[in-house]
Amino acid sequence: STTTKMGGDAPDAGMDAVQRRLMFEDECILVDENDRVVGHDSKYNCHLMEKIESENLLHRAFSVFLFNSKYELLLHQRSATKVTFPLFWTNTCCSHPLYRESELIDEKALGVRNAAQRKLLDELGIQAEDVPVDEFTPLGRILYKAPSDGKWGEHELDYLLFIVRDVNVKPNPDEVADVKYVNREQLKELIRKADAGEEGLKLSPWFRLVVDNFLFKWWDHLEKGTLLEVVDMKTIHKL
Ligand code: DMA
Ligand code: MN
Repeated sequence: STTTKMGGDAPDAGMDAVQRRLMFEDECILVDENDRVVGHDSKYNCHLMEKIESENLLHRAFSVFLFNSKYELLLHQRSATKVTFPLFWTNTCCSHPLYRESELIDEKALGVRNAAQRKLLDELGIQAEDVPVDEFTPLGRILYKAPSDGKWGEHELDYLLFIVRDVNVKPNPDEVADVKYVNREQLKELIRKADAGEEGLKLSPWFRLVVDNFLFKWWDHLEKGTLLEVVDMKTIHKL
């Protein structure tokens, strides 16, 4: 990718051209703390910490956790060109439902599931027919704020989605630097290394929140076939 030099202290100074385009093309859904839609704004504005603070912008997001049939979880490392959290390791796919009819459908979080299917193709080259929207299980919602580099950051109401499918993965280098499947022990080792600052390994803040609060319990239920017992789409966990 090329970079667009804006010069000076513009928030976009040095921003990758592909990521810059998405910052203005993607129109995020603004919600209140109860996840009711209150408007929309560019991905650019929604991720500028100054705007987040001054206008209290909160937007809707999703995090996909895709497991293969051996119940290994697919992780990815964000590309070096991502504006927020470049080169951090995180769950399978993270993005935003957009302010468009197909992704605003609240019924059973269908809008978010449509967005998840769209981004699994964009970021990981996973074909839509390999991740049917009805196969996603929405497990819960978290609300969190996380500055990235001072200028940029997140303030999201994030839907957590599980899916079990064996898929072919063709990472998009604009989005993804690396991918790997991990079992529970391998993930624990990764967390230990990140905590110890080994190998420059960093985990995204939202992934870390899910790991610390829910992931291992949900993973056990997934494998036992009792995942539906832990679904809670009523609570919004403020983390
Ligand atoms: C945003 O992820 C969503 C979460 C849960 C942090 P992202 O920065 O990867 O979004 P996008 O892929 O749209 O740039
Ligand atoms: Mn976001």
